[in-house]
Amino acid sequence: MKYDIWFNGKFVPHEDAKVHVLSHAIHYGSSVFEGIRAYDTKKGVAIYRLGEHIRRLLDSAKIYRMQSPYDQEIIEQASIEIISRSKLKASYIRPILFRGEGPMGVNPLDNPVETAIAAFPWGPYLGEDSFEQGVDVQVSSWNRFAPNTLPALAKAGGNYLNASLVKMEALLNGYIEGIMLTTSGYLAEGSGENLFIVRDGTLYTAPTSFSILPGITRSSVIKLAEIADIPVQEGSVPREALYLADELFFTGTAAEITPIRSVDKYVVGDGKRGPVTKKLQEMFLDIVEEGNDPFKWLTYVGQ
Ligand code: PPE
Repeated sequence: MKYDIWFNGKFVPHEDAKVHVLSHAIHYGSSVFEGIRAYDTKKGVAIYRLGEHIRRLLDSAKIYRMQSPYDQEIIEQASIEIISRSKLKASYIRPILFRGEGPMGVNPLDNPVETAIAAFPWGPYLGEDSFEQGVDVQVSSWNRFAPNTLPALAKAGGNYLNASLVKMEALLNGYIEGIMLTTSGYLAEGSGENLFIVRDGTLYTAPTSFSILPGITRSSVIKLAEIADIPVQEGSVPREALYLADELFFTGTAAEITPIRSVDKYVVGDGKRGPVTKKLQEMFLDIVEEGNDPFKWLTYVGQ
């Protein structure tokens, strides 16, 4: 099933949402994007933390001196409409701003900024059963990019060249995902997820100053942990702490909260989803499945 795409202000059929091969973004990676989930809650179809995602999109654009043709309100409205028109239920929304066709060369300032928003179904990111069974991962031989190289607060297309090296290496080695260390050797994140360690009931995760993406699911988990009286520490975590963790999990829009059951063939805890991970998953599901929404994270689409 192919769904209409919102492209530069209009809905167009999937096959008509095309770009020119000389678009700046194709040659130089000059795009910024978001990934957002819509959930089929018991109270209706709703988009999860839409405002925060579009804000991050516009922050990413600002970092790259990219003038968005549309403001927050219009992009939010179009994201809602894309779900209401398509009648999609649980799905994934992908807004993107990119530099289009114009002068060739690194300077993007004279290339037009194009905007698209697509939506489609997207199931579990790291495999069926991953939420219960957990996944097997490796520490990547690739580092996360260093501060003041690529700005990590921007979710930019070009950043994902680093991510895809990590992902390909992991898959070819028989793992589902790779964990990156910073250039100083501390834990950073996965190719498309943030990372949490649980040890003695405390959560540990990298700070956003470590060139990780400031994940919206990461911030949800930190909030839920606070409510559940689970302490959270952001800081430098050495690689070997992965091997001594009681529990480990990834967070992300696509990955949601996915337990990790082994890293570099070290079994995490007793090799099963642990109680802290399970508790946080349940709190998350209470929002996105039951529609119990104390933080006003859901935007109902009204289909
Ligand atoms: N780190 C990275 C590098 C990342 O790409 C994501 C999202 C996260 C952390 C988690 O951020 P958040 O979604 O705000 O909780 N990765 C998106 C893209 C995945 C893809 O393969 O494409 C996503 O989860 O939508």
